[in-house]
Amino acid sequence: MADDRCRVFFALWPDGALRDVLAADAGQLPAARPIARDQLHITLLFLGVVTSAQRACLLDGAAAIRSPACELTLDSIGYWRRSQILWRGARQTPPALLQLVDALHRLAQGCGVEVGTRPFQVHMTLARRVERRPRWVPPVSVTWPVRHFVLVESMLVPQRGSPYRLCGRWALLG
Ligand code: 2AM
Repeated sequence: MADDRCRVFFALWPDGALRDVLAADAGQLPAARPIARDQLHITLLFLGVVTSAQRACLLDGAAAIRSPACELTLDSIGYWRRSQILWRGARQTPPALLQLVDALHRLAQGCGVEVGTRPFQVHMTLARRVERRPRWVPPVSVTWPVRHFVLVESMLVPQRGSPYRLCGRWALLG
């Protein structure tokens, strides 16, 4: 693979205080691979491997997005058997978030990045390799004041520390 390529995704990235709340119940997670506190996020649009020109296009285009801020209430726990992922979700997705995801889809298309057609679903992975649906009582709901979105690079080569690097962060309309 050429060196100028990277794997990226648009996401909601919690601030420190919210991370503390989100990670507070991690100790209750069933034995598995819990996601580290500083890696918790919600993917808005997974772009996959892009070229440096596409990445530059995504960064420029993201800065031009005008989409409203919203409140996202994380109030459910889900489990995907096939991928063995335990995740936190939202019973209701704010229309403003769907609007943002639509704008990101259009941006990806404009930058020549092919993305999947799977409908967006709010999910924050909490743990991987969870072999069966745990009998885990969901925590109290957490309301996230969504004021920003980010572009994240996911390291292609495994390394120590976080596998993620923030490439850009943009404010939503308040
Ligand atoms: P996951 O937590 O459910 O694995 C970085 O890998 C982020 O992108 C994670 O949030 C991950 O979701 C998501 N992701 C990875 N591969 C993906 C794919 N092919 N389609 C959609 N999202 C993906």
